[in-house]
Amino acid sequence: MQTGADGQITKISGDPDHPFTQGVICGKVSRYSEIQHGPRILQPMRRNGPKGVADFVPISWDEALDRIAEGWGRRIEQHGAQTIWAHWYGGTMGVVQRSAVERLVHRGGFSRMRKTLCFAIAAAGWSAGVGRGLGPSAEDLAEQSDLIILWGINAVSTHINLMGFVKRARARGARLIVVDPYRTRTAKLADWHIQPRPGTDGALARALMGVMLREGLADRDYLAQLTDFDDAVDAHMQAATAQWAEAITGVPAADIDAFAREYAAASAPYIRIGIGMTRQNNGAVNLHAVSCLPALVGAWKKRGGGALLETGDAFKALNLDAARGAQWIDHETRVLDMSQISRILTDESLETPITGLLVMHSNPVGSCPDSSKTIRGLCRDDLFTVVHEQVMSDTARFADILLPATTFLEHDDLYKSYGQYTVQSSDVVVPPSGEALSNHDFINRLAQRMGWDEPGFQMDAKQMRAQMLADSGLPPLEAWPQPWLDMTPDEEARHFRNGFGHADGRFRFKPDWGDAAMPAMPDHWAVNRRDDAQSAQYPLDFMTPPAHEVLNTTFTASQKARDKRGKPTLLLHPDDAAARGIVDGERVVAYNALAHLVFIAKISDVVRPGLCLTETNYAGEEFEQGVGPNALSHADPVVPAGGPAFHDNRVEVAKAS
Ligand SMILES: Nc1nc2c(c(=O)[nH]1)N[C@H]1C(S)=C(S)[C@@H](COP(=O)(O)OP(=O)(O)OC[C@H]3O[C@@H](n4cnc5c(=O)[nH]c(N)nc54)[C@H](O)[C@@H]3O)O[C@H]1N2
Ligand SMILES: Nc1nc2c(c(=O)[nH]1)N[C@H]1C(S)=C(S)[C@@H](COP(=O)(O)OP(=O)(O)OC[C@H]3O[C@@H](n4cnc5c(=O)[nH]c(N)nc54)[C@H](O)[C@@H]3O)O[C@H]1N2
Ligand SMILES: [Mo]
Repeated sequence: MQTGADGQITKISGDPDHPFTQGVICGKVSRYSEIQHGPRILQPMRRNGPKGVADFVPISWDEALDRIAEGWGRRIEQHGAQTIWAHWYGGTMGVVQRSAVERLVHRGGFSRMRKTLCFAIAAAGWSAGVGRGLGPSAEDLAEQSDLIILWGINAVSTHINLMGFVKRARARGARLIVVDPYRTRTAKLADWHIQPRPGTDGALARALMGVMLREGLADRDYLAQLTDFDDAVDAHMQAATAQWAEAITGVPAADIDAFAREYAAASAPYIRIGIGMTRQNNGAVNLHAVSCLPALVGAWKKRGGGALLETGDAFKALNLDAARGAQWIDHETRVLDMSQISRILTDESLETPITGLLVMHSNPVGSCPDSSKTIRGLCRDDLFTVVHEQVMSDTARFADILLPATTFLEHDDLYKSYGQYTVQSSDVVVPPSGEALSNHDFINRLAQRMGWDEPGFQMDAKQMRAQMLADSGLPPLEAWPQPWLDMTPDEEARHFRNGFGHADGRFRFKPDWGDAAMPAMPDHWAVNRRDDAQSAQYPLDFMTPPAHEVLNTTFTASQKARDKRGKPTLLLHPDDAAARGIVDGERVVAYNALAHLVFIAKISDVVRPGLCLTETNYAGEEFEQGVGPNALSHADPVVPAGGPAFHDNRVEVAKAS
């Protein structure tokens, strides 16, 4: 980090000594000064016009806190404390700043929130088989893997640091295969790009296992020792031919045979499974099926062999109770699914309606499905909405009270990871901009205004961080040799050599989904939108993966980032464009039962025929309709654990008149 004489951030760079980033940061974060010194919210404000038009007048923090305490107090008196709901998520990933809102919620007895937006489907699929969120490290991959498969993950855009390790492995001769319906920047780098129809990975994985079993390529000793593989699983897999899977996936049968043989022949094949492939109605089933591959061939035995979804279980020791106010958790208090916000705010049958909404480090209008319905909810006269934000997000525009938040350069925190194994601390680099308060400080001041003065609401963020480290049995920051701690589990543990994360230690080919409708063994489960008769009038699959140039909502407020990206584009295959008389660069409308959105058509065979796609995270105001791509996303929760199927929507596309 470098700052100029005027205290402005002039340069952000990576730490070359950090074991995972090794000095590399992504292009987005290197341009973070566009946000830091860009269009920030700098003072508390109250609404001065209709909801949604972003007409605000400045007020003091004192007045803002008074208005919130008064507004909530009145609503709690009428409906009870569960009428207040906080919607919060990943704007900050630091455990001090991110947990603060939970402390307030639990102390107040407000409705709790179920975190499903990002990871619920993937976590369900992974825990079904493997049972624990660990896997080989990036170092294992760089040093030992001889075949790397990036399955439903666009790492060049979404996990850039991983690519440095992939590069090192390839320099040793490792091959790279990418499995993705979209020829992403990552797929373009691969030795082989396999391009299935979205939502068909279960069929592909089952057929790969069928080929390997029929050709005697499975590791039967390993299967007997460390898995629940039995005759029924054997017969089920062997019944799946490459031709069967070709009909479902669109991948040629000969490619499926060749893929299976190459996988089985590798000595330490490594599959990095993306969250992207799980954003399908059958996403959990598909992920579980893919996670079976390394078990079938005993890939875990060799260092660098196996698979990785996430590293979260390495940080189990980190005790967040103090920051979350865990002592106040009341299990009787209802838990509302964050991804269902569109329904929750508009459901008139809800026993206790939500009349007070607090939004922090989250942008539900932009990021949750069915945006138009969320907007209808936010426009309710009886709803009092408080938003704590850095920038004028799609949701901030609907605030009754809008409050300025600090950036990660302006507050202290502690970060765990989900794709690597370090815990990191970061301290204030520059003073808060304007009147911005950190989440931690805002929550403490609000709690005090509500009349709550327990110790958790009195500490500053540094004290809270020290408390969490002490509660976790981790060394105090002063004793850390660097601003990070390496928490990599030992080689045995990260390869599950002494057993997987279930009571019997066995990997499960036969998951216990707790839902009888789900397939008992890896398979194609035909529950995608395209299988739904009602969506037949919308003949194109529609996906919305994150964009290369922005990080979720963060950066969308930057005019420079917007100019760099240009107008919202829709990628269409040449065959689908021709069938509709659409030419490259023309205005088109993509529509379904939920919404109509205008895009600029970009005609390219990077998408499969029958699939159209927008790299998402546009601000609503970049669209003619004032609402972004999630207006086209259905909100039905994915089984078994909830979560939105962002990449499993259907649309029709036509020339815009
Ligand atoms: N169509 C579609 N939708 C998606 C996805 C997709 O692939 N396709 N991906 C989904 C996924 S995986 C995720 S994780 C979500 C992410 O979506 P969001 O959680 O909405 O996006 P973020 O950019 O992580 O953060 C939200 C807001 O937090 C603010 N913020 C940042 N730091 C702080 C802070 O310290 N305090 C406060 N108060 N605010 C802060 C930022 O300015 C930003 O506006 O989007 C989901 N939505
Ligand atoms: N630049 C940038 N980086 C980001 C983010 C961002 O917004 N921008 N967001 C961050 C967050 S919060 C998250 S959760 C991660 C997500 O990062 P990833 O795990 O990479 O997830 P996605 O980019 O949603 O999807 C990855 C790929 O999955 C493919 N895909 C979709 N459906 C299927 C399918 O059925 N099968 C297969 N095999 N592939 C499929 C998509 O075409 C896409 O290329 O990225 C993080 N990094
Ligand atoms: Mo995410």
